[in-house]
Amino acid sequence: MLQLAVILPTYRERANIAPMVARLDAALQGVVWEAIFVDDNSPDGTADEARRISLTDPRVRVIERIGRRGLASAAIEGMCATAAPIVAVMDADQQHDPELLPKMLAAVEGGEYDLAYASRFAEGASTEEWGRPDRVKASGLANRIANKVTGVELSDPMSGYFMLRTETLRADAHRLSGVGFKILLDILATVDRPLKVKEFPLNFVARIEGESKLDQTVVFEFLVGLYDKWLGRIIPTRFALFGTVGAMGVAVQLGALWVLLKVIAGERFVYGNWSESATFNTANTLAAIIAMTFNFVLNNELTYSDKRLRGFGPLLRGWAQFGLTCSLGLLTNVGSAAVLKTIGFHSVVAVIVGIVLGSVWNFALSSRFVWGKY
Ligand SMILES: Nc1nc2c(ncn2[C@@H]2O[C@H](COP(=O)(O)OP(=O)(O)O)[C@@H](O)[C@H]2O)c(=O)[nH]1
Ligand SMILES: [Mg+2]
Repeated sequence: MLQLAVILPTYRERANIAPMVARLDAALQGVVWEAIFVDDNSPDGTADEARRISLTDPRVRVIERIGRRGLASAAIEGMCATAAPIVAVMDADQQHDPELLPKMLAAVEGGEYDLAYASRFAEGASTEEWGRPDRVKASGLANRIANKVTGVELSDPMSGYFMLRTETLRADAHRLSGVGFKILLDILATVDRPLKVKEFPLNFVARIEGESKLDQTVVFEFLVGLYDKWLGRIIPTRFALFGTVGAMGVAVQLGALWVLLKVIAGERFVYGNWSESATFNTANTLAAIIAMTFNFVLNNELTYSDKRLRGFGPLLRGWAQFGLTCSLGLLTNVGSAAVLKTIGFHSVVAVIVGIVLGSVWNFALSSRFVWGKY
């Protein structure tokens, strides 16, 4: 009977697939296992390579996701795609030693522990062969913050190598955020009942083939993960990100408006008491355009980092499209503010209501027309 599924999220790991399967086979002698590669349509043909192996070794399965990116969501989908009672997640790049799998399996299968994981920072673990003291430092800091925020006390809650009973995962899968890379932390912080955790020291080695995908995004994704932990259940993540950027845009618009009014109205300027509505509307329109440009740049870098527009041409086109699709939002934004001001609302209230109404339009339209697959 099937005992264990090993989930291996991949992005551009073609050269690591065959060696990884061979190492799993060697490490898991005597265990009935399957391996599920969850590939995000890697351009190097990682999924093809895994399918090639699967033809002669049906223990190897492939999930290919189109138009999607993300380590955590890949891990979750992989874990939900098996009938095996116990499931493990590990990197496919051979930085995680498969020799630990049988020991983890013994700990979880016996029922003594709910979850086993490999720690890069436990007693007896090592990151020396990784050769990345910068990442070791960053991980250490992230771990300390994660401990404080979630109350999860492990030496390495950011580890990507763990094993648990599949039913534990399935019970809470719908509540996991699936954002970023910190899937273990997500699971530990999400389950209601505390899990009994067994820690295994890991010798985290350098990559043999390919390159790291998390180097650039690791800090940002961590922050998104924390944000998501706090607010993710109330506001969907992409919209939360868009909203966060939008909130910064609010500050930018108010700041720009303040500067513009000071320039235009000069001596007569008193914040919150703009007597001439023509001056106010002109300045507010300009301020909204400045905020829109700011939002475009940040959304492109952060909110839609998985669909980021690159190069001068696409960026300019994207900005124009963003401006175009947001022009409705901009009209809503400035128009509603003007109306509210006319009927006697305080200027700041008028501006903020305008911004909120405008943002909803902007999200609805831009996620489809600027970064979507229109
Ligand atoms: N499916 C999927 N896998 C990913 C993604 N990003 C990284 N991975 C895989 O996650 C594992 C860890 O990523 P890696 O870049 O090695 O991170 P690092 O070891 O922390 O530098 C590797 O197997 C990657 O191929 C992604 O967006 N989607
Ligand atoms: Mg790696």
